[in-house]
Amino acid sequence: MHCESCIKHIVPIAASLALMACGSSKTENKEAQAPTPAQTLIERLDSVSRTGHFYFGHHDDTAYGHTWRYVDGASDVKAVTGAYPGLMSWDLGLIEVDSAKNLDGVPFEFIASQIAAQDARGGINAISWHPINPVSRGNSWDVSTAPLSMLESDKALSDTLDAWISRAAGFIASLKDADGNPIPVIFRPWHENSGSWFWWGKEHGTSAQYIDLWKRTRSGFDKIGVNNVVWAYSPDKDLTPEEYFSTYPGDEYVDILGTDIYQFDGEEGTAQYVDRIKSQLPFVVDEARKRGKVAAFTETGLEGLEIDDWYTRVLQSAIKDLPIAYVCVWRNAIESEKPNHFYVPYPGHPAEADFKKFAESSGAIFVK
Ligand code: BMA
Repeated sequence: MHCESCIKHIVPIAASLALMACGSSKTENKEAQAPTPAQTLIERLDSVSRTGHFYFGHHDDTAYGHTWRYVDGASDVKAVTGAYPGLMSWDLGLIEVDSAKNLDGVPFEFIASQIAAQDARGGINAISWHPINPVSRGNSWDVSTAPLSMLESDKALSDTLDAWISRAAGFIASLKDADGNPIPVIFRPWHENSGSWFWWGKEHGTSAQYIDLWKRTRSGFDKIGVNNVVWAYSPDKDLTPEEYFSTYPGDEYVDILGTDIYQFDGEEGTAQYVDRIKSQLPFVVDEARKRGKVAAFTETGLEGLEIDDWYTRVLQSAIKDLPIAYVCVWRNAIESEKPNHFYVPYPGHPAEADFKKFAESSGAIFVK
């Protein structure tokens, strides 16, 4: 108890360094070679997951909330708990076509500035990517064509995708702190591929084609020498270990083993949600340990948060004792644009008190 509460709000990097210092010979063996920004972040995530703590994450946290947009320093999480989430998640969708704003209207320049601000306050950043379908040009959910099955034979398509990947890589490589040092970020491309709602999903290509997409992505990043990326793999729910690993790109391509599992159907869906977590996250955690990787609950939440004690009674109990580095919930869309599309309470919401309790008692890391 005392331990949890004293670690909760210390600047996480200091905690990680302390843990590294008491830990392994791993760092000493690297002689004088400084770890890359990515290695430093992996070490930090690994250390935290071994202490019973995890970063609490929220998508687009400081870009907009239930009733506001681009208010300097604002955050629904902070408005309720007094601190920012330990992890903020952002999305690169539409960077591939050189748009100034992402698919949810957030300017990339603003995202870069928020990533720097989160890094400066000792927090962590994660990035997903919802690129458009490179053949039919609809959004990520446009599955009217199957680009993965065409890539091998279509040179123009393969060139297009490589150009898109290098734009994403260029953005991530450009993320710098105030001293000009690269900011390490978690990158989680081609997520939820075990479902078929995205054009890179299960029914729109073979496992081998999906794995090739990862390798292509990785080589596009390597080409420009990006050293600040921690790679996260995150298929969706209801998978056996065999299914989970059937599209796994390989230990040399992945740093974080993640999974995305949401709750549906309000209170009625609670038992199913908890079962889904319990049948998947434990093997993800075990495999991560065996492979020297970090485990994370990369996306989750209950849209509209209609259960007032969801955070403590459902989420906290379901992940208790699982050594995961972070848990990330999705965005609080502005009410007038997407009513009921929010995952953390805002001031005045009935789940406020319970969310505060979760922040204080679950081991979740928030940053001041
Ligand atoms: C979905 C919804 C969409 C959004 C997309 C990408 O889950 O939130 O409104 O465009 O994620 O952020």
